Amino acid sequence: MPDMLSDPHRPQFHLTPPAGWMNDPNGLIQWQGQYHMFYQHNPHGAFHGTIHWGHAVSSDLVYWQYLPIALAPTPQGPDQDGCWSGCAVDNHGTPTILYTGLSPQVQCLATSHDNLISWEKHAGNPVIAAPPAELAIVGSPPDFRDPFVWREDDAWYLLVGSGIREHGGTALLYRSQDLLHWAYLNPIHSGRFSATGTVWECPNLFPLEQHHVLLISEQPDYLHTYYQLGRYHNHHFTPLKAGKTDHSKYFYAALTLQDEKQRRLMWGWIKEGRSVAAQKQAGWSGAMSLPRVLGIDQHERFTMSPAPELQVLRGEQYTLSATTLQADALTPLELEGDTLEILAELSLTETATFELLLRRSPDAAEQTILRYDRAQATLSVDALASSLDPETEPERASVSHQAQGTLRLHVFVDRSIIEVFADNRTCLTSRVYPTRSDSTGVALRARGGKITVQQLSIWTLNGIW
Ligand code: DQQ
Repeated sequence: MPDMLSDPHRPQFHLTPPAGWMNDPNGLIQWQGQYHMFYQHNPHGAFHGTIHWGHAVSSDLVYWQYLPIALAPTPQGPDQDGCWSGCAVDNHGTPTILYTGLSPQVQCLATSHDNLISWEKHAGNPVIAAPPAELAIVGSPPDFRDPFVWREDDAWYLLVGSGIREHGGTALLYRSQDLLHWAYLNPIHSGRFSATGTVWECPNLFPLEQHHVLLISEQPDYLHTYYQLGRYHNHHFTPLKAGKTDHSKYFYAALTLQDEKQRRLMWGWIKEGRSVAAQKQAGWSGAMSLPRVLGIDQHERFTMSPAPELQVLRGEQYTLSATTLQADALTPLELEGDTLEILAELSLTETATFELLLRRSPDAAEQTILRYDRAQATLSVDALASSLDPETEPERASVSHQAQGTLRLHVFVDRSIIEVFADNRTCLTSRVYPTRSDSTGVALRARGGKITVQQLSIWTLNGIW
């Protein structure tokens, strides 16, 4: 068994599996004040196989406790090849999970009678045995998965991710009175984000301020969860605008929850950026993103901000007030580490490029550079020199980000995870695996001109275990 406690890449304040594999968040629900996070889990190894539902609980969104595995495949059952993604709802006091069993992909139900600890599968599973016959569904067996359920007026509604030949991905809408008998209504919406998009996975539909949001994750790219802001009317969704919840290739299959504070919270699965062999050797794979609070700003833009509860993790702090960085001069910060939070506000009066160097060794043999290029209006994470280990995926991810006047960067470094929020509307998550124990430095630099840092705070963050 690998020694996961001494693994220098294992995140300290992002939820990771106790051992084995983690992918999508599932069944997010707040129950009697406690946040329950289920997740796609292989307890037998750090690879996607024999998928179970892992389970963790938190009273504050920050500190998590593992609970026993909630769902495991039943031999000869409709989920014998895996318990895939789904949701949890409160059915008049009975916690109820709807999830996809396979193969083929069918929708199943389970209930708990001991406060979400153990789950009893419905004897009549599956509750939806096949996609509607009248649609030309892609896939063989058909792609038909990831039920998402909500209460509307006097009925239950359910979306299942799928794809229609020639149309791209879709989310199919059903209605039920009892969560067991489902009547198909129509595709709520369909289309493609990438030119080759065929299937929508993990649909979520929810009201957000004066809009509705449809979140989907698109196959076959398997790279991004997209949001669509729009109107939900007469059981159809009409998008007004759309974008990516995260611009990296590491954040996928996002799922949301409305909590008792009436906030809409979102988590995504953070994939690994190292080889399959390295993941297996480490004994664990995958993490959950930080909880993001969703909103819409005064320009009707979709916003995501880290849940304020995370501030309890702050330890030592160092603050820099109004500093002008001269062109090409390096300003190392006095605080460094591999678990950090950095909040910086930059003045964008000149067209210079700002760089925040992270996980940097003293000789710069290893470093990851977060960059904002004012002239190109691009935000990027350059991880080309992040690690001397050839088994990692060095890459430079870049996204257009229009900032006016000031730019607010909120950065979380958690060993191998770097999660970046720019103006709380452009997110970029990266994976980096520095090999050196002294790759903990943080520095600032301006390129091609001066940059004024109006304010910068950096904290060391404590672990959650
Ligand atoms: N992961 C699950 C599926 C889902 C996909 C399988 C998205 O239910 O469509 O582990 O990552």
